Amino acid sequence: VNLHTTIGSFGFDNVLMNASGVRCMTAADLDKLADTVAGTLITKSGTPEARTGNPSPRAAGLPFGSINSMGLPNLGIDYYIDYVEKFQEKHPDKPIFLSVAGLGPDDYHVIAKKIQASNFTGPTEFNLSCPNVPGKPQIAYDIPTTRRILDDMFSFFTKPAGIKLPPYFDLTQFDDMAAVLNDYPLTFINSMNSIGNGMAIDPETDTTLIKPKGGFGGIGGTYAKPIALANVRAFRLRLRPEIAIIGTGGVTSGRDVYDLILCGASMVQLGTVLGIEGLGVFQRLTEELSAEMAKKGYTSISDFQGKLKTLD
Ligand code: RRO
Repeated sequence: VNLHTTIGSFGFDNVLMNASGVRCMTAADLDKLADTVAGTLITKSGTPEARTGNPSPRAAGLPFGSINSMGLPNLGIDYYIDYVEKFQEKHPDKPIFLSVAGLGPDDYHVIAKKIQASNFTGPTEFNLSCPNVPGKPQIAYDIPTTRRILDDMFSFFTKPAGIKLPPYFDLTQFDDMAAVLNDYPLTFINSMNSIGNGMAIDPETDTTLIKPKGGFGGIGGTYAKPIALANVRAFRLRLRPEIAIIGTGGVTSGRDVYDLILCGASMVQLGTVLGIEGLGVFQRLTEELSAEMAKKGYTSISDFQGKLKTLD
């Protein structure tokens, strides 16, 4: 079977890639991701200045996933722009994604200007959904602020751009956010980031598992799967067809990848499972997805992408 897919004008030999934040902080991490069977890779979200992030312990495994409050530790936007500029020279056949994040709305202007002025020609993912910086809201829960950021950005930014979204839980939220997104020349959205501000407790000590923010942190892994499926499906039903969807959340098996594609994903990112299992997960899930497709008689992603059936 063939796992080739596209996002805008970019082609990839495999639908799988890492989710931003997982095993992608340093050049050494990124080089290792590039050496797997993944279709491509994405950087940790870069901010205008490098950050050390929140105090440890700041991430933990849970019975069905993970909790994290990393707090946006990263080596700074300049570091990641330099990496992706060099990467695109070495690997013209593997378009790399640059992820970026602001601590507030004004940062996105600064970041977008830097990318626009750089030699990078690949896709940029603007993370509007980090749940873990103390005192800072998840921007994409604030519709007017999201619109303001996009208005400003697209007044000068002409490179391929996408938005990383948080999970939404009411159908009116999908209606409202899709109406905003459809007004801009976005190449893609990524749905979804971790489920913000969950909590996990150590029963021996009656203490939160992680230290930052009094124990609140983003939840990923199997807990997130039904929510991720719903978010990808809800946006696929509402967005202009030119806006591709990257599906992220709750993948541990090839069937989970298949389900996100059925809901409309063009590419699927691995977060918690990549953090726990390591780089070999790309080979395992490539085989499992291929087997699932073969079982259904499918030979390409387009045979089933977006073709979810419902009972009414
Ligand atoms: O660094 C983090 O704490 C973090 C970020 Br920026 C994000 O977007 N999602 C997440 O789960 N953790």
